[in-house]
Amino acid sequence: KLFNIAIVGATGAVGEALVEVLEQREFPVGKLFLLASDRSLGKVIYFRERSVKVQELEKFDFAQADIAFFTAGSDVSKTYAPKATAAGAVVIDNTSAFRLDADVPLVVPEVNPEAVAEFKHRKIIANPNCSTIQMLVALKPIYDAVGISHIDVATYQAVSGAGREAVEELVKQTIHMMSGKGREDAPCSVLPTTIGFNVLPHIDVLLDDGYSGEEMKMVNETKKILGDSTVIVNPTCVRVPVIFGHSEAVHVRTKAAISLEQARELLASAPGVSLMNDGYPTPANEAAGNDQVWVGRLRQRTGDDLGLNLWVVSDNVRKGAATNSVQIAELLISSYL
Ligand code: A2P
Ligand code: 11C
Repeated sequence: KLFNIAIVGATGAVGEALVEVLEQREFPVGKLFLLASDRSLGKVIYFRERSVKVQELEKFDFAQADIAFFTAGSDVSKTYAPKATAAGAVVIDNTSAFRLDADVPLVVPEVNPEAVAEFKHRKIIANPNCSTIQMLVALKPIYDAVGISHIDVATYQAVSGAGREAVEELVKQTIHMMSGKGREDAPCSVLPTTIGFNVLPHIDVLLDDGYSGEEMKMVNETKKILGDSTVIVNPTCVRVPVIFGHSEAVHVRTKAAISLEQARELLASAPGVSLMNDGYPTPANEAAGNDQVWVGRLRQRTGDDLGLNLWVVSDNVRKGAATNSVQIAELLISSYL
């Protein structure tokens, strides 16, 4: 059976990856509808060696689609996802628009695949934030084996997380400064301040309590996905001048003791995880362009055996967004459509 697929935000960083991942995973695509704003009219994107014209979202009739992937920002999802479901499509939403709604499942296929069933309420399934996805793929086997009470995490996030224009901004700033021009007049309009040769502890909005929106996504989404409101997540999220691949220094406190040997065994056989015992993964060398969650620098906590330290790296536009969404679609069609 083939499924007609719409991608809302097809010209963006994640949209482009969605087209690629659908092709690579041989998803049973019937018709493919690529949707974006009127700025993209006339653009053409290749799928299975055929050119597909980008259409305007506003004029699209979602009755033509069985599944609609949304990745054009949460405002677009809030306006158009209900129209898509009313027309009969199931929405897989990559934005934060519905993630915390009680009647919308928030799914990482390696962690809580059973939650997909809850799509029946609103015909929407939410894809978590990229930083949450890779952290939970790595922690799930440890959580199941010995329990986790606390997760302290510092992230090192690529600019592609902020979209195609942020990638262009990093490239332009780097060229500008490498040409001997000053950083004070480097072009800067997408990220909060100059990212070239810099790091910014600011992703999404800064809230009144001092946390950022990105940090609170990690806190709230982790509790919902694990179905555990007691787990304490304590994040600091940082943007670094990397193009693809988020990295995370994750420090967990477990409920029962776990040895390094036991942790290695669990991670070596965990779905979606590539464990490196020699050397360590980096975003550009290991993660960019593939679907694995890479784990390295596995260490026991200093001072006690109630915890572990891990270095977790993954391609944020693939496993952090496009691939995770397509895996959700695979679960959906195998059991429900
Ligand atoms: P467009 O390229 O026409 O602006 P990114 O996350 O890389 O910034 O990409 C955002 C994606 O969302 C792009 O495909 C963009 O299309 C699309 N998009 C943004 N705003 C709208 C809108 N109002 N209607 C339709 N598509 C939108
Ligand atoms: C970033 N994690 O790296 C963000 C991008 O809620 O889906 C994804 C935002 C989201 O900037």
